[in-house]
Amino acid sequence: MNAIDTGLTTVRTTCAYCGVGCGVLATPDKQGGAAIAGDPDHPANYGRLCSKGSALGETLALDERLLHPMMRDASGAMVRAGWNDALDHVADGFRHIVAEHGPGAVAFYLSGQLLTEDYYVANKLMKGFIGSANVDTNSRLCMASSVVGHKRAFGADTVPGCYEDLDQADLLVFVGSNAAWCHPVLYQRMLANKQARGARFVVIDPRRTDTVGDDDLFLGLKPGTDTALFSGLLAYLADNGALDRAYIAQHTSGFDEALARAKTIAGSVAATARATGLNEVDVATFFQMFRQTSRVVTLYSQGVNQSAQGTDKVNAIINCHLATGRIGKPGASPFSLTGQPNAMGGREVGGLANQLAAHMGFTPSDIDRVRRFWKAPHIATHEGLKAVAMFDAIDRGEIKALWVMGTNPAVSLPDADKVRSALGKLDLFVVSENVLSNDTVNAGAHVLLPALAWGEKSGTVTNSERRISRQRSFLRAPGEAKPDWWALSEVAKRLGFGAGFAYTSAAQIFREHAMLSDFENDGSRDFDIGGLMHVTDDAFDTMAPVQWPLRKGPTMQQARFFAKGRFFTRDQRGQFIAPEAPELRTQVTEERPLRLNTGRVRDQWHTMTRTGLSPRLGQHIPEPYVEIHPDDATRFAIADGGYAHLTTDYGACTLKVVINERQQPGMLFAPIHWNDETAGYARVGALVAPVVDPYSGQPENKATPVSIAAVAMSQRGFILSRKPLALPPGVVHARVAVTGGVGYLLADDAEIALWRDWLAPLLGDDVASFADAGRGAYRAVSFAGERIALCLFVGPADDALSWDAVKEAFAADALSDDQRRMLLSGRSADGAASAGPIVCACFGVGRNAINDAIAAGCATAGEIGAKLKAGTNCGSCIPELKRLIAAGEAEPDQQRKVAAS
Ligand SMILES: Nc1nc2c(c(=O)[nH]1)N[C@H]1C(S)=C(S)[C@@H](COP(=O)(O)OP(=O)(O)OC[C@H]3O[C@@H](n4cnc5c(=O)[nH]c(N)nc54)[C@H](O)[C@@H]3O)O[C@H]1N2
Ligand SMILES: Nc1nc2c(c(=O)[nH]1)N[C@H]1C(S)=C(S)[C@@H](COP(=O)(O)OP(=O)(O)OC[C@H]3O[C@@H](n4cnc5c(=O)[nH]c(N)nc54)[C@H](O)[C@@H]3O)O[C@H]1N2
Ligand code: SF4
Ligand SMILES: [Mo]
Repeated sequence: MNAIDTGLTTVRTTCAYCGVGCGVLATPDKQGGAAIAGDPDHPANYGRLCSKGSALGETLALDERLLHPMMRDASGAMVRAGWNDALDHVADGFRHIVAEHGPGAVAFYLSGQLLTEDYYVANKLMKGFIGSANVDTNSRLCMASSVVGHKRAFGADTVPGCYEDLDQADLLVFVGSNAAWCHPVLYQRMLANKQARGARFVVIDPRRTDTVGDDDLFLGLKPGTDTALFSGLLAYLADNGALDRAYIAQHTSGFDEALARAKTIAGSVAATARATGLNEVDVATFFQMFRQTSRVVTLYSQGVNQSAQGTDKVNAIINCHLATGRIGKPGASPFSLTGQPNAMGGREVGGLANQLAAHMGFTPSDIDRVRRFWKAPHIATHEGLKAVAMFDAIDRGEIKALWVMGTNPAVSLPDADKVRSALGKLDLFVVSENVLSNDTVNAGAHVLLPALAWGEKSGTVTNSERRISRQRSFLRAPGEAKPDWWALSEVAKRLGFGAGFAYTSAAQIFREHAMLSDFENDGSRDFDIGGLMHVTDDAFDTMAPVQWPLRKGPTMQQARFFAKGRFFTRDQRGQFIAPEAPELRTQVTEERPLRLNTGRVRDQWHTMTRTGLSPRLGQHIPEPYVEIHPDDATRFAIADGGYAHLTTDYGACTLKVVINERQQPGMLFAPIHWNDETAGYARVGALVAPVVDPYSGQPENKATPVSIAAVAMSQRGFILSRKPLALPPGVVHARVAVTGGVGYLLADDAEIALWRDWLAPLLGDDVASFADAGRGAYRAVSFAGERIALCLFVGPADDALSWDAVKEAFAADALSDDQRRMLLSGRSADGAASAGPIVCACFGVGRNAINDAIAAGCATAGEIGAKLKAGTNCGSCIPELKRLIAAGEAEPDQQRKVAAS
């Protein structure tokens, strides 16, 4: 079933995914889908989109959507309910629990994927009216260390720079950022700078990612040691006359203490090399580059934020920019790359438990100001619980009611098994969702509220450079889905707070939010969009992307902050912070000898509820995996392409193994995306230690002690089905979107009888099958008319069949005689070779075709592009093309292995 579009022509909106905030042109196809293109006029992307953005049109189907409110009936089953009953139930539950146990017994857990307007209303309801600050968000897992780092240094959560700085910089330092995969359009912008102006890249990351090009300086430091590197840099800048003494004297304080501390942590190049595990030449090269280049932007993301000392890492970086006055100037700034489309909007409305609205905090004057503005009857007077602590309080039974909105904590929080069991203890567990089923919904939700999804919802989001853009609807609301702000306001009304929540549109909420940002501000707070507080409904509808601050009166948008000081601290001086020496809070032991690093892959978004629906995006990396260095693989007898069991003190997973030297010895890497909805035994959050930064409360997701052991999987195979299936228990699998249905990649150590018995009741009358009990092979195809209805292919692991040809047959509406005849062989009728894993998602170009082109003489990514089109649209695969070329030059036979993931 598909939504019915509103009959509109092309609508300007903003991408649903990352914090780059690309402008999108969506043209509904009148069948519930839409053609997607980049908006050439949007200042974030000027028309470009990455693979994920380009595939947004493949994620709009309604098959997996939650379309009606649902509640548990007396027997415990989830059944459809009316909105009225569901909202009454939520309001009654919150009212009773607050009456009996106080406001501290209830909480909201929100998301940087909500619109600013949804976020504003949730925050207002909980902090101003229910009277608790237990509102936290997945931004705690994402940006919290940057927020605290900014506040400590600048007195406010201000991003000082803008995207134009990335075009104008001569040196771009990536710290804990895999921007090539995670902020692809900005990365392309920076590559354009490199090509046109010769900007140089330095990449600081324990593993060699696709963000590292051939001519860049790569610093593969030991995990968690960034503070030592930037302390060493500060000491070096001081020792080599590279400080901006005038800036330090006029605009900052705390320099001497910070420098003294830096010198104790890493006072020389040699000491820095020792503390970080890097070699002295590389350290010295980086320090010289930084010293000699005044236009330098240091970009940082989760390798910095998600650390037990993430806040100190942020300040160690900012210290170097303050000390050189390289802040808020064209091409010179520290720059926090934000993750989610509205990570920044959430911070603006005070979505975090330790913030109040409009960049105000829990000081008596801020509390009083917000109370008066909201006319709030029960304003929270102190900070609430941060995410990890919040879920601990749920586990202990202290928080009894929780409303989750726009996030999947049963997957994404550390120690995720404990989180899941904690959710099961709630007296009232409400989830506002787009999808009918995910690990959080399935953790025992009592009430499900259907929310409008991207393409349907309407409001604003703020990107990494403080630019507010409109997300506009271009599809009609499906089923009974409603805006999140509407559901919140309805509950508020039922709790007796109708006057404060009489909202009828996102525009109205936006105006109130803008008005609060201006309220008694007078330049004292960075976040001020008073210039927009009287925007009419029509002007809101057509609002072009604007950067804040945008104060009322005849003021200009402000692209940069702090070039001339004027920080938001009490004395208006930027504050140097003396960080702690780096020290990981967990230890590797004989039992857990390695560290597990986790992060993202190019073509999936978080827990895959949307990107997991796109066949195009499912082709690049179809399965969960663990990456390991060859030395460790030898040490633990792990084979490439085999399976391994990972165990930490918190949980376990079974993952496919990729061996390569991009990983440093002692560390494993596993992507975060797969979960119990999309795979078996691959919910990586269950492995992660719930260790948090002391200032930000952000968990360290990138360094959990872990052990690894090979597991035998004698059988491999795949299933293609028109509908999702419940697989037999115990099978390691990954679910992949394919054209015409859903695929499963399988691995197990069972007999083929398992599959034959499981499949039998699912087969129709028209079946072709093949069994070779001796080899342990079984293949069966069930037809419905001219098409394949369902098929299963399993066989010995050492002779696993590629599914390319069968997938092609499965996609066909009517099989040719040849196709049908060849089907059980798993080969294509025309004898064409398998494409191999898809490298270029935009044009569906596979690794085998690329390797063939390289063998035939293509020596640059450009030549491959000219021949196969690969890399000529979004450009996200160009690093991988270069890697394949390099591998081909090194040793043709090794191409597949080196290029894997
Ligand atoms: N394709 C894709 N893009 C995304 C997302 C997605 O799900 N998929 N999610 C978005 C979101 S919400 C976010 S927050 C961003 C995240 O964007 P990134 O932060 O770029 O992504 P990650 O892969 O989480 O981590 C970045 C890198 O940190 C490195 N790292 C680990 N430990 C350390 C350390 O101690 N020091 C240093 N210097 N580096 C370290 C890891 O090896 C990893 O390569 O991506 C956004 N964009
Ligand atoms: N180990 C490890 N864990 C991590 C990370 C890591 O690097 N390593 N990264 C962390 C980071 S940075 C992040 S941002 C998180 C992300 O983790 P999550 O936020 O848990 O992941 P998502 O899959 O984005 O979850 C969003 C959910 O909200 C739903 N949704 C989308 N839009 C809307 C809407 O408008 N309204 C409502 N009501 N629902 C909506 C989607 O269907 C989906 O179920 O993961 C964190 N967890
Ligand atoms: S870089 Fe890609 S995912 Fe991020 S906003 Fe742009 S198109 Fe969307
Ligand atoms: Mo994030």
